[in-house]
Amino acid sequence: MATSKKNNPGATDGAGSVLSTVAGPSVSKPPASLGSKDPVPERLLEKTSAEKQLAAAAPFNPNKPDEYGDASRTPPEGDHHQPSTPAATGSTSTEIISSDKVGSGQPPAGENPTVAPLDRVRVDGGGQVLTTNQGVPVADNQHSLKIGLRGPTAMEDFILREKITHFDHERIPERVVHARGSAAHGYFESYGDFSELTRATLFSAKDKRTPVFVRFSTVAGERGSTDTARDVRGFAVKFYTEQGNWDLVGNNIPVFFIQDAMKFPDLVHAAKPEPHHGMPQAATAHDTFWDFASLSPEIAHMLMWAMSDRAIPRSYRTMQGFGVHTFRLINEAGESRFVKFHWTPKQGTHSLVWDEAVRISGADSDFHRRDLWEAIESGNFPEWELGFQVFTEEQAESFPFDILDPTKLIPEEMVPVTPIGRMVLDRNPDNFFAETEQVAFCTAHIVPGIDFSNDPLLQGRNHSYLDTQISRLGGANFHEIPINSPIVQIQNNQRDGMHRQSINRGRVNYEPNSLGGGCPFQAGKMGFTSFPQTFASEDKVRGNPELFAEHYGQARLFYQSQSAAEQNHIANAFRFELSRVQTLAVRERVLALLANVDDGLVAKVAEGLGLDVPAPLPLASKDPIPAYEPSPALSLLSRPGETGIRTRRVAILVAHGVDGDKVRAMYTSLLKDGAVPRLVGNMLGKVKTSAGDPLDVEISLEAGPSVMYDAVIVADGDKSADLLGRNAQAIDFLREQYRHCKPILALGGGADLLTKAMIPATLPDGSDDPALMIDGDLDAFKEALASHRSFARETDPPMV
Ligand code: HDE
Repeated sequence: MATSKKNNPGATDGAGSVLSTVAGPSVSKPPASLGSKDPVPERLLEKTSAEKQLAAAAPFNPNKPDEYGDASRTPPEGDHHQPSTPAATGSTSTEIISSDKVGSGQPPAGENPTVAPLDRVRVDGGGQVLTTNQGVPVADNQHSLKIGLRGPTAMEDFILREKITHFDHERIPERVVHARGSAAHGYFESYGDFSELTRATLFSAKDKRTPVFVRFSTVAGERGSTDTARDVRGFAVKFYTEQGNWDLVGNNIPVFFIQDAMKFPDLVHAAKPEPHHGMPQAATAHDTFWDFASLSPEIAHMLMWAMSDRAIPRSYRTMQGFGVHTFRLINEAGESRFVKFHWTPKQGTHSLVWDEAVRISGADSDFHRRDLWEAIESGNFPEWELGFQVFTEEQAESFPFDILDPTKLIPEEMVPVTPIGRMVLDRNPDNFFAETEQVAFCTAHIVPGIDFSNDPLLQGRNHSYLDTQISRLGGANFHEIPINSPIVQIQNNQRDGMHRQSINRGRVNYEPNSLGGGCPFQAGKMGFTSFPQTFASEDKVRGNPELFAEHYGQARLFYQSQSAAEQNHIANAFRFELSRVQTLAVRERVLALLANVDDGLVAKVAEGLGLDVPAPLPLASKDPIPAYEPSPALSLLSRPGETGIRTRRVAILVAHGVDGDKVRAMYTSLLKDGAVPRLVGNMLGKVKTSAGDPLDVEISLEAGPSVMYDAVIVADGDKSADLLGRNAQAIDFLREQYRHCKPILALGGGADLLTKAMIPATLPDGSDDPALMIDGDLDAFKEALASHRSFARETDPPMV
């Protein structure tokens, strides 16, 4: 409707062209109103006028001179201006139109609602009708659409086709390494204000909490592979900090196989199933791995760890975690210190024994996943302490190794670990795929106050993790998947790409700009700035520093710092792995590598393989192998933990005739102390106690074999012991508990069962076995349970 100037004093000739999408008038003052009653064109006028005003607020880019020379070292905050109305930066004048789909018509000025808490995407179907993905209610979810009851099926059946098509595409590529994993939510809590060390604000105040999502994993196995394979474990923590996401993508072993990212594809190809026949799954016990390893002696230190009990943890909850590389901490004054990150479990460090790990793979290949899930579900929240090993450039220079070499650690006796905070995992994910599978960790996700070192492995990782998500998660917008988005704003001019979720408002997708008031503007000094490390003039080269050539000193340090039992386990692991290698030259080459580590170790492994000890591999370094003081902190036994018998699983073997009152009393007492007792019987159902009352068996010997428990009690009762003794599964159960060095309490007739199982009453050296309690009391049993295993029982080969 045309309106006259007389009726509408604000309206001006040419108003129409102010509103055009091409060109505009050269008048400086646009009309104040169109005199229209229609809010949309009025909003367009408001928007156009305000946008022009905003653009005029930036007559030039005042920061330009600061982008060059010395000034560019301290970037200023971006020049930015507040629009007079949110309309100025909107995309469209019609944004004020509301509907159930587009929203309230209020512009979300300065907000990115895609980063709100996960509540916004948690879906529950309770009381709801089943629909298609387009929200159309589905009348019949049982049958496809057919021509007559006996078919054929009609192509028209869009409901069937949508359902099947979605199903066909449910899988995404698995992670190329670390495919098998489990995760949980929780929080990190700082012990104090560490701003002296770092400007990362998650460490800035006592009791300050930061949400985390943590994924544990094996490395080599595929997504469905067994949890208890001999392997390194991933320990990846995503901190959702108020400065953005920080990912500490670590392992349960503090060193790595190789020294340069260039070698990673070779390492992984060699460790994965051999390419011609696809075997073996989740195992390094094959030729290609040991061929690569024996030709890459920088691997020696890592092999000691990977063949040790560290590589078969009892639980994800009983592993240490390490950042592996040296990182930097930067404080507000810009001062840098080096740091190594350590996670120490409050549950203690505990492992399986190899024979047990192999059997668990058959009994429950989800053993670690189940353990983590059940512990959290039952309120036994696992907890780790984060420690920093902080050291200066000068200290680094004095070490006999290069702190950029990821095959070296810094013994705790050399630089102590300072406790910084604790991490508690207190919530299981709602959905495995949406959270655990889609979480994307990246070493390059760091926050102000933390920075990289020049470790060449870390530098390569910084590229790899972002890159791999693009094929794994289907494009460049994986940061918008809810589990990956930070808890703070994401505001930038990145746009488009597969599966884009954000609907960015406005026409400005570049910077500098005046049409968006200069927003979003660069943060200047509150933002992330890299530590300005000085470099002496250097050649562009491929190569390694001299100190990287020393490969054996710390392998020896690790081996010689282990307890006798742990040393035996290492030797046996080498023997097992190399027994599975077919090529003699490879076996011999590994022995030659071990000859540089420890005489006793190589002799034992060689004997197990029926080979002579060969001459040691030539050293790559000109210097002799350095000597280190033993480091007791490297033994798993040095960290028994603080949680005693909590979450330890105890089998109570029962059968008809068992003393029900005693069983109930023990069960209750164990439960009260946080242990997990289970009544295990020949079959499910009820057993009749000696008093005639019924007792419910919780799991059968068949469904819950010995390896699923940390200890066993044979309940009191002559008849029950006799009945159990007629089941070879019960005998095997006890023999395995014994062989795996677990506490055994045999009550009443239970002693006969031990005799039947040919379990020796004393240790191999004739002394008392403190973990074998015949008619002992429950308190002594609990004590043995808390101290985990009695390795003094072990013989090679096992006697039981
Ligand atoms: Fe990884 N690593 N890695 N890695 N890594 C991956 O990233 C890579 C290395 C680690 O739970 C991949 O998202 C290169 C050291 C963990 O999702 C990939 C190099 C350490 C996880 C990748 C290394 C790790 C990964 C596969 C040598 C211990 C699982 C999928 C230069 C400090 C994270 C993915 C999770 C995953 C590359 C070496 C730990 C391909 C190139 C050293 C815990 O990007």
